[in-house]
Amino acid sequence: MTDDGVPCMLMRGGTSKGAYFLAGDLPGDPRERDDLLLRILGSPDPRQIDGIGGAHLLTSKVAVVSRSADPSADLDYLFLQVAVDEPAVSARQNCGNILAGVGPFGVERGLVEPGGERTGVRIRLVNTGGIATATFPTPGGLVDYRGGTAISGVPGTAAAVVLGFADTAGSTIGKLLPTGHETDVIDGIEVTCVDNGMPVVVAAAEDLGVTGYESHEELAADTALLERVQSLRLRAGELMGLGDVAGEPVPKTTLVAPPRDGGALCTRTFIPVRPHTAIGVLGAISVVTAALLRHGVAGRYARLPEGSRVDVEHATGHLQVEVELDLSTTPPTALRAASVRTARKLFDGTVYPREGNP
Ligand code: NQM
Repeated sequence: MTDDGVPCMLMRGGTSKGAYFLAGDLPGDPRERDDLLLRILGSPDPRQIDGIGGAHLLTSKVAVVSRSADPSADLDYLFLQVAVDEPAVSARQNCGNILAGVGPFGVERGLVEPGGERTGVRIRLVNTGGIATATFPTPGGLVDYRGGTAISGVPGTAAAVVLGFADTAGSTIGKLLPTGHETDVIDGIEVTCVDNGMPVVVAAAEDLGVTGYESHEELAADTALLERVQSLRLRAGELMGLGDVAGEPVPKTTLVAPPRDGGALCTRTFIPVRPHTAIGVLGAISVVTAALLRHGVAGRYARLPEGSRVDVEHATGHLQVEVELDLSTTPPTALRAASVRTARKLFDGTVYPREGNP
């Protein structure tokens, strides 16, 4: 591996886009690796003009993939969030959207054998622990990205990648309810801090003076709201045992309101302060977990269906997730979660990092 060029596959994973690398094609030292990734994606620069990043947190992502040494997994997947306008790379969160491309990438790179018409791959989430399974079509031993599954936020249709999760509870400090409570009061309003794969602070939109039905552009223009969101998450970060989260991508904040488009709950999410155009996969799983709690804030606004499949409304459509909790334990126990995404190989080749310091 030299700085001249690095093998890289650009993929859309769900509603995100990222650069996928074999771990062996990147420096082993995390500082060197992060320095290289900043130069590959073109950060720091709001336009990422000299790199392959898409000038938004949702399109400035990296998956580092290798064969797993863990007998319960086929692949190891390390997710890295590359900041856009700061020279920062964070390994502190998972990404369920980028996860959708990991199994196909593993087959494309020969790390896992395709298993017939469909292949199931067990993927260890290196950032936080936990195993996900991804199942996708591989007719004739080749990944087929074409199919009839539509997901909100992505034009057209593609092949379904079915994601199943186990052991997602407490991805950051090992607790489903990191503050030890179903509700806490921060800045005078009630919130629920939860972590079922993604640490999230859930608050009622109306308590922050908005309806929860605003577009992400309207939310992005509301600087007073963004300041309140930042204040909320900074305090929540301390209560959740995450320390000073000022420069960190987690916790996310999700504002909830009653559903208005046939779903179970309406959401507007901030990553961590910039409005998300949709909602993350593990983010949605965590928000639904919050809604299932007996005394959480989200449950007051949710219209939950009978079964475990829950339709989460967001700024550009819907995301369906399945979440099963055992509410008979204290605190509740997360049993399983699932979602369906699509992914697509966009480009496979060699990427050339810019020279110099990020
Ligand atoms: O929550 C954005 C996304 C995500 C993360 C973010 C994700 C997840 O939409 O699993 O997918 O929360 O920064 O890709």
